[in-house]
Amino acid sequence: MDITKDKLLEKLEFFSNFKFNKNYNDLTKEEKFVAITDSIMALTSKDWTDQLGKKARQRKAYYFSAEFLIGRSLGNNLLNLGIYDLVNSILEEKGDRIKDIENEEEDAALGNGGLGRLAACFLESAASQGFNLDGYGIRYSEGLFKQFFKDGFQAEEGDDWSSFYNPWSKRIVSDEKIIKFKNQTVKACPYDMPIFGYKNGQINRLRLWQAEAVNEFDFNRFNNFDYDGAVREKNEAEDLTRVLYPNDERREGKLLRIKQQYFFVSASLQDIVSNYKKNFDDKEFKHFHEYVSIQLNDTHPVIGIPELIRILLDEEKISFEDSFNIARKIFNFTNHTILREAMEVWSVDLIDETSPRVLEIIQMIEQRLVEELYNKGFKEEEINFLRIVKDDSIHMANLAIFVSNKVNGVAELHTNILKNETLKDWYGAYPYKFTNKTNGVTQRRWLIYSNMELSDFIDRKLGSNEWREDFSKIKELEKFAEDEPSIREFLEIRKKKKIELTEIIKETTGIDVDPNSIFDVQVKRLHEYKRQLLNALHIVYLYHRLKEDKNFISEKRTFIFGAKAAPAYFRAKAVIKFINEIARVINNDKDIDGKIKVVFLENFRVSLGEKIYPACDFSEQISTAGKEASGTGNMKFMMNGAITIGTYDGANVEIFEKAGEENNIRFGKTVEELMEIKPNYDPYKIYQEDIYIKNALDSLMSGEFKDNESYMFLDIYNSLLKSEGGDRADRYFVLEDFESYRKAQEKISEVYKDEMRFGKMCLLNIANSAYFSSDRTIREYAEEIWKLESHN
Ligand code: OX2
Repeated sequence: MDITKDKLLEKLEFFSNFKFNKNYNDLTKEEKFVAITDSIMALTSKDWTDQLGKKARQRKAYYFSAEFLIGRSLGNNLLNLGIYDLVNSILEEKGDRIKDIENEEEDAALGNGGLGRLAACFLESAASQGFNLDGYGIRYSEGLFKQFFKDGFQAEEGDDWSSFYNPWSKRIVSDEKIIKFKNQTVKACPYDMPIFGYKNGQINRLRLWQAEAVNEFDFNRFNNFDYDGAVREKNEAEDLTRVLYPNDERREGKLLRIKQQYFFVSASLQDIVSNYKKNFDDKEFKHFHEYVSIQLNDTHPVIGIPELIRILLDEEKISFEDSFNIARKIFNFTNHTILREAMEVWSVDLIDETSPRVLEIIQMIEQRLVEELYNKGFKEEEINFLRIVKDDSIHMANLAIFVSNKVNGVAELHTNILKNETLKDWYGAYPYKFTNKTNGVTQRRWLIYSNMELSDFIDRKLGSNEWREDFSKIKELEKFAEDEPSIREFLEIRKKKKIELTEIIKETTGIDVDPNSIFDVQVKRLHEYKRQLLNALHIVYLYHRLKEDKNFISEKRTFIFGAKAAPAYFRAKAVIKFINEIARVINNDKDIDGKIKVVFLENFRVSLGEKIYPACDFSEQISTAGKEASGTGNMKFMMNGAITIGTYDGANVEIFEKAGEENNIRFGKTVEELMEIKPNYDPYKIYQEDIYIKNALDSLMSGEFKDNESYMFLDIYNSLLKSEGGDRADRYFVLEDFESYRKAQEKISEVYKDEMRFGKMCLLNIANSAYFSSDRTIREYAEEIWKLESHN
């Protein structure tokens, strides 16, 4: 790919005229963004087309995911194409700043959080390493809602991300597929996005399906004055892909949801099968598995298993036996959570409503399962426990594990919990299927692009930029851990990124923040198990101590939050209100002299994360041990040099292991300890025995913080001290870990005070972050599961 300045200038002018009837210089910023993007698409489209042709007969893996949390693409695509600096200089000549143009791009927020962002990192890493990995998903018209605060409460509005411009995708009408539900037939129309590898010329494809009506408009109805009826079919079809369900780790038992899932996997499988038929002469599909491997991202696409069997059996006339065996070779399954509220279980009725034939095939698979386990010598009750169909419900994880070739968890600890607890019986039956694939994140977006200053520093120190392609070289940074001038230079860069964030904070919240204060950051979805509440209660504790004694802490602290709560998750929204109240009270309290400030940034999203991760001193990874399968934000922070204050959970365990416990702050009970405590756990006792904890909790009820009569704070208070329904009080051990967290927080001040020590710890975290690159993760998937070779 040879993109030169002349070619770019020519295309920029061309698209300005073609799209907007203007000269480039007369475009608005938004139009400039579109003209630049169109130019990139035009200049790369020949290569893309050629590669699609060439790859049609190569082995490929497909990542099936209901979510791809892409964020913005311009900056990252320019970086990967190796033309970021070139475009930057062209824009400068024209009097524009590239960052302003980048800010015009809407985030493509087609995902909730970690699971969707992981999918996006994986596609980028695969392309960068020359692996044939394509993505298949849903093109939601409305991405994840936008969050804003009203009187401290979360409010939501729609995210109409693509209604004006969506220059990164191509609608390929000729590849449409027909999807048949029990009572509805719709079209699936593909939108293709290029995934550019980093400076290697590779282009992979993300294909997102949009639902459309077979007949858009009923002319006869219109003529009979039935205007609604005339467009009913269109609206009902488009409803299918209208919105992303805004739940992270919560199941939604709605017909529309299972129809979304069936819709996109059916379209994707039809696509894969028809391409296979086009390119290979193999009517019996004997070699299909040699060309196709499919990764199921959690249970959301698992209905693809019976759907593939249906296609092979009913449409390609392959026997059930052979179809089933093909499916067993092709599918692999990733589990992302052990939370019971996230495990997908569908009632038989809903599957029947979606596709009666798929339900029949699930029942046939179930029969195979029972036979196979019986032959393995399993007893009846053991078999019953592993059934796919139980109590009129379909257990999607069981279906996935039985048919998949490989099953993986997303961090060492998580996979062990799957093997030994959650999926113990499955592990007993099929031990060879289970494997761990610790998550990773792409250092190109999360370090090289987000933190250009730090990346230049690394280039200078290592005397080369090879680490940008081979991230294992980042380890060489260790050499500078004791070098005072290097640490000073490094700390200066950190300071610059903090100043940049203070500007964003000022602009979006009006709050003045001291860039010399400690930036203590927790950004992630709001969920009880992630324990933003522990962080909040600790801030209240600190505040109470400071009220007694202004000098209680020596270092100024800024606590920064970002988190969206699912719109129907009352308690999560209560925690948002609580933190906003804490911020309001503390930030306005003259008594404490600005010693602590609390900032809750609205609408946390990929593009905001890019500005936050580089500016963080301490990264809060404080989930209840055993509950966070992996976490990936923890890795983004680490790569940028933040110190993790974290529990022994998910990938934190591996972060501590790689970067050293001495360079991070670990606290809290382990999974095993919590299991022991659980039967006799009494949070009320802790509350009574520790006056500071009591005061912090009582602030919820005393009127010190006000919830505007929403009863939200009462709900939080009760959740900690009273058992409700089947749930214990303080299900997530907030009070149990409080004391240990308080000590860990004290350590933060101590560490920060000693600049050289702090800088060294930060630097060592970066130097040991290679393992957390999704390049490493993708290599493991490619070699051990997908059996792909690199085309680099
Ligand atoms: C998340 C997990 O909660 C998180 O720990 C993990 O890092 C991420 O997936 C990527 O593996 N929804 N989101 C997750 O799981 C589910 C279900």
